[in-house]
Amino acid sequence: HECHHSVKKPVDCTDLYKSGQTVSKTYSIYPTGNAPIWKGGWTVIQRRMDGSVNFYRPWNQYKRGFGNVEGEYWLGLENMYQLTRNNKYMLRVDLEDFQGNKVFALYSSFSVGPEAGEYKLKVSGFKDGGAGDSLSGHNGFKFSTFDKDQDVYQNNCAKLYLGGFWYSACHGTNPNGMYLWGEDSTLYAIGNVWSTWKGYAVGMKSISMKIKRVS
Ligand SMILES: [Ca+2]
Repeated sequence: HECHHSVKKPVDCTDLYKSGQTVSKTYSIYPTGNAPIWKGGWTVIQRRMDGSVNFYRPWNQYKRGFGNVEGEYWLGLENMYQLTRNNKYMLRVDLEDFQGNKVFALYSSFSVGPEAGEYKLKVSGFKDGGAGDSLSGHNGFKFSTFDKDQDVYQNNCAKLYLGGFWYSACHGTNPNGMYLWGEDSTLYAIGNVWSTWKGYAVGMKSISMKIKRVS
């Protein structure tokens, strides 16, 4: 065990702010008490920005998290559960297309359930920032990966749409789908799309999901 000091590790960026760290830069936070993650401002739980990381991964990787904390990454379902189990969080999804247009969607409540319940998504309280609401339809669904089909479709949504997500039958958005580098109508719905903004053929240049504690 590493118990060399008694400094309380920040659980998220609200803790950092309360501790007097108000300069906007990257700090270490410890949602599960040990594994550090990095960010500034909100707590980023998912980010695509340049296609550098493969998001077509099995259950244990989505559980644990993967990618680069300064670039493309997935925080991990267990981390999301540990972060949101005891405090209320809101969610902001930021989107940018390859023409430089930027929109967002805001949700006043966001949490992820425990592994025993297959990391079920709870999201509500949509407010439009130009993106429309492509996520509320995923509320209440379990997480699925290509090796763990827990969606409500007869086939495997993660295999069909090449990502890992809280698929239903199957999705209104696919943030962890393929990085398409723009539009490709022959590759229907497999991209990192947000259907209420650009439909199912246009992959985002960047998409990120950020959470913030509600006081
Ligand atoms: Ca299925």
